[in-house]
Amino acid sequence: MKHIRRKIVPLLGLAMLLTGCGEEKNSSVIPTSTSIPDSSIKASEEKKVSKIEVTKMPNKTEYEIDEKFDPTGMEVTATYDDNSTEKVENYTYDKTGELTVDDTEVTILYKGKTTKISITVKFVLKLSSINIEELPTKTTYVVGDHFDPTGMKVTAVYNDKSKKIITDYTYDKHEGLTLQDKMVTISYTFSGVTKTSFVPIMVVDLALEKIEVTTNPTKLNYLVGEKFDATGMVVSAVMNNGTKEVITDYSIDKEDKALTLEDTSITITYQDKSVILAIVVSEAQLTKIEITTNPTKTSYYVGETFDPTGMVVTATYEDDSTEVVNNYTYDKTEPLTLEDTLVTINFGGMTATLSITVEVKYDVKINALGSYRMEAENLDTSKAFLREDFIAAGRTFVENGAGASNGANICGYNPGSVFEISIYCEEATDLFVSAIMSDTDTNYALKDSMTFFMDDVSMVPSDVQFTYAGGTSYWEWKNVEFGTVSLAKGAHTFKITSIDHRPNLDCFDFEAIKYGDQEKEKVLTGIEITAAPTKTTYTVGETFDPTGMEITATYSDHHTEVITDYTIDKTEPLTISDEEVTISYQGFTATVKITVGKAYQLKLTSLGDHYFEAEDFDTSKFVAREDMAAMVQASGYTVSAADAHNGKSIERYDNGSVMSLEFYAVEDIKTDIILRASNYDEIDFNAMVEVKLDDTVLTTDNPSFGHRYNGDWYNWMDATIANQEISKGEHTLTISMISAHPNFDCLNFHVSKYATEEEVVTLDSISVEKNPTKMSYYVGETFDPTGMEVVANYSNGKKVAVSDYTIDKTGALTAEDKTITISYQNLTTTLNINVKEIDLVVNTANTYRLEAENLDKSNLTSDGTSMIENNGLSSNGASLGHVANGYFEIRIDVQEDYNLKVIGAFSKYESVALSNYVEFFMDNQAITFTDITLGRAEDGSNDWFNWKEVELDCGDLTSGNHVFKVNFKSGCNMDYLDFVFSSIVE
Ligand SMILES: [Ca+2]
Ligand SMILES: [Ca+2]
Ligand SMILES: [Ca+2]
Repeated sequence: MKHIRRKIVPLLGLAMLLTGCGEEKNSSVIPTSTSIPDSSIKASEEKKVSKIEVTKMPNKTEYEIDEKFDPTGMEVTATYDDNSTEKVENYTYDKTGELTVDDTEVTILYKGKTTKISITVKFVLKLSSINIEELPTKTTYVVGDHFDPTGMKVTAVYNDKSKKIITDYTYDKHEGLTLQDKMVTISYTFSGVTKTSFVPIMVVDLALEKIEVTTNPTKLNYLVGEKFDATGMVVSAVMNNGTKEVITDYSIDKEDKALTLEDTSITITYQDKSVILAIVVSEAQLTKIEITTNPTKTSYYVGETFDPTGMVVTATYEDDSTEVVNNYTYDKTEPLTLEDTLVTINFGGMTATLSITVEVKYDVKINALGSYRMEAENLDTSKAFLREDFIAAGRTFVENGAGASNGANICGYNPGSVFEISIYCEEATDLFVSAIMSDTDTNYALKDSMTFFMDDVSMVPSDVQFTYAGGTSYWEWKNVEFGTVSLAKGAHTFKITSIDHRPNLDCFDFEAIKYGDQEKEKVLTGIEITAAPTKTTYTVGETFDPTGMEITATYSDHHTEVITDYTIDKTEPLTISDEEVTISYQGFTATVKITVGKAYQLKLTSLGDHYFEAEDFDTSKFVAREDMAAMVQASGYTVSAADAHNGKSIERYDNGSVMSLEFYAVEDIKTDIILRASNYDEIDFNAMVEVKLDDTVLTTDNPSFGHRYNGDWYNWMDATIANQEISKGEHTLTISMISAHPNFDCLNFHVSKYATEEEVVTLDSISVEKNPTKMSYYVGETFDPTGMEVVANYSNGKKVAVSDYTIDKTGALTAEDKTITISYQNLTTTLNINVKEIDLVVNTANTYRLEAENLDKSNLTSDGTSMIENNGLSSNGASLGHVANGYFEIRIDVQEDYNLKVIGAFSKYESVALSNYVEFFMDNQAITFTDITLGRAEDGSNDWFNWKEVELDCGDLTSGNHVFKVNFKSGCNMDYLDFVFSSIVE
C-alpha cells in the first residue's frame, strides 16, 4: 500500500490536495498504470456521479462455495449529474473473500455510489483436511523395511464439518525405508481436492536383537560328572527386523566342566547376547515327567497368553524316586491362537503335554434358551466419535446414568458413530432383540435416525417416544424392540449406526426364544386392541357392535396372534353410564372406550375418584404468556412435570386464560372437587383463580402455594372444594386465571355419595404431614411439638388434621431418644428427632474449628441435592452447599469467662454481599459485622469454592451455656467456623 501511494502521489498530487484526505482510501483501487491522462481526473472532479449501473453482467455469476468473485466481463457505467455516462473501471466491490452459500449479491462501489448484482453460490462438499486419529501399529522400522499402515485410522473432515473414516488414502514411502526417512505423507483426494497429513516414523540400523536356541540339544538330562553335549542343538541370531539366521560361532560357558547337582543351566553367548538353556543333572537318570496337577486356567480366548500358575510337574528317575520340578520350560509363550490345543512341557529332555482350549471371545455367546444382555458401556467404541464438548471437558463415552442397567450407559457420541456386538450361536437360534435407551431430544423417529443390522438384515426399532421432564432428568429410560431374527449356528454381528441422532444407550438384550430343537414355552402375556371397532358412538338402548375390532394376543416368545374367541362384558342395551367395553381372553382384559349419548369429557359414574387431566383441557380460551409464545407455538401448553398425575401438566398461559370442563353426573352425587396446582411464589388461590360450577362460584380450602427450594417448580397442592352436591345431569366446571396462572396438573372428583350409595370410610393410619419447627435437641431439653401437623388418613384418600394426639416423650430428652411416638385413637406413627450433647466445651483460651459439613443439618433445607460437597479446596476436604434455607445452632459450654471472636468461611459463585445470605446470632442477639463480598476468583479458577472469611465480634461470654446461630436467608456455601476464645482484657 505504501509502495503504491508513493508512486502515485507525485502524479496525482494536485488532485489529492483538492479532494482531501477523505478520498485517500480510494487510492488503493486507482490503477497503478502511469498512463491515466490528467484530463480524465479533472473531468470527474468537475462532474458528480449521480448513479452507477452494471450495464453488462460479468461472465461468471454462478459460483461454488469457496470460489472468489470474478468481475471479468462486467461493465460498470457511471451516470453524472449532467446526465453524461461513462464506462468506469476503477470500481471496487465488497465480496473479495471466499464466497459462502449466504452470498446472494455483490455490491459494486464507485465514488460513493453503489449498485448490486445477483450471484448464486451453491454448496459443494469439499475436503477440508485429513487427520491421523490413530497411528499405525508399527512406527519403528529397520533400514530396508517397508512402511505398514496397519492399525492407522485416518478421518476426512469436510467443509460441512462432517467427518468420515477413510481407507482409500495413499502414502508416499513405498520403497525400502532408509535412515533419512522421518515421516510418511498420507494423502487423500476428494472431488479434485487433495489434503495431506503425516505419520512420524523412526528408522534404525539393522542390529542383533537376541539369540535363541531354536532346537534343543538331544541330551538335556545328565548324570553327575558328565559333560555338556551340544549335539543336535541349533542356535539362531534374531535381528531387529525379525530375520533369523543359524549361527555356529557361539560360545558355551560349561563346555568342558564335569557337571554337578548345582548345574541347572548352560549359558550360550554370541557377540553381546546370551541365552540360557535349562539342563537337569541328577544322581540317577530321569525317566519321565508328568503333569500331576493341571494349571488353574486351561480355557483361553484368542490373544491371551498361557499361564502355568497352579501346574505341578513331577519328574521320575530310574530309581523310581520322584521330585516336583519348577525349572521346566514350555513351548506356548506367544499369544494363543485357535490352532493351539496342546502345550508341551520340557524338562531334562523329557516332555509332557497339556490340553488347553482356545476360543474366540464374543460379546454375546448363545448356548441355551434365555436372555443375554450386552451392556452398552462395554461396547467397543473404536468406531465411534466422541462429541467435541465431551472431549473438551475430558469426558468419555461412559456415563453413570441414574437408573441405568449396571449403573452405566453410553452417551456423547456423534452421528456417524458405529457400535458392533459380536454374537456367537452354538446352535441355530431365533433371537428377539430389544434395547434400553433415553434421549432429551424427544422429537424424532428413531427408525429414521439410527440403523440396526443383524448381519445384512435391517432390524427396525419399535416406535419409541423419548421423554424429558427437564432439568437433570436425562435418563428417562425406554424399551425399544427390534423383533425376532433367525440366526444360523455360528458368528453374527449386530451393528448400530447413528445417522443423525444419538440417544443414550444403556443395554441390548438378545433373547433366545428358539435354540436348536428347544423353544421357549409359549405363554399368553397380554391382549391388545390393535384396531378399534368401527362404531364407538351409541345412543342409549343400542347394543355394542364389535364389527371392525381387532384383538391381538401377545405371547412370552414375543409372538403375536389375532384372536376372535374373546368375550365382551357389555351385551345388554347400553346406558348413559357406559363409558367402556371390556374384552376378556384367558384371564387378560383390554378396554375399548365408547360414548353413549352426548360425548362428555368426563362422566361421573360411580363412587370414588374420577380424574380429569389438565393436559386434556381444550386450550382455545388459553392466553399464551408473551415471554413463552414461541414455546407455546412449538409445543403447546403441556409439559412433562415431576410428580404430575399422568406425568404431565400444563403451564405457559397467562392471566385471562379460561379452562372449562363439561361433565355429566349419571346420578345425584356428593363429591369433593380437588384441583391440583403449583405456583413458584405464594399466591392467594381463592382471590386469584375463580372456580365456578355452572353459575356458582366455589371456594376452595385455599392451601399455601409456593416453592420448597430454589428451582422447585412443581410443589403440587390440592385446592379442595369439599362435599359439593351435584344433581344428575350436565354441568360445566370453569376455572378462570384471574390474576395468577399456576401450573395445573389435574382435577379429581372424589364422589362420596352416588344416588343412594355412600362411601364407607375407615381410618387407616396417621402420619406426620409437617415436621415440628424444632427437630434438634440438646440433652435435657423437652420435646416441643410446635409447628407439627399430624393427619389422619382415611380409606377414601382423605387426610384430616388432628390435634388431640398424644406423644410418649414429655420429660427431659436423653442422647438415647431418637424417636417420638405419636398416638391417635388406636394408631401410632413415629417422628425421628436428633438429641445431641453440647457442640463445644471450652476450658482453655484456644481456637476451635467446627467444620460446616460435620454440623447438625436437621434445621437446614436443601435445594434438592446433597448438601455435603467433597472437594480438595475446602478445609477437611469437604464443605456445605445446596442450602435452600434454615439454620445451624451451636451450643457452647464456656467454663470460664472468655472473649469470643468467630471467623466463618463462606463462598458463592456470584458476586454478592454475605449479609444478603446469612445472619448470625449469639444467644438470640443479632451480631453486627463488617460485610464481605463473595464471588469467584478473578482468574476464573476455584469458582465454587473461593472461600472468604467473615469476622464476628461476639464480645465477652460469661461462664455457662451459650448458643451461636447461623441463619441462612438464602443459599450460599460454607466451609468452617473458627471459635477464637481469648482471656478477657480488663
Ligand atoms: Ca448399562
Ligand atoms: Ca396431569
Ligand atoms: Ca470444611
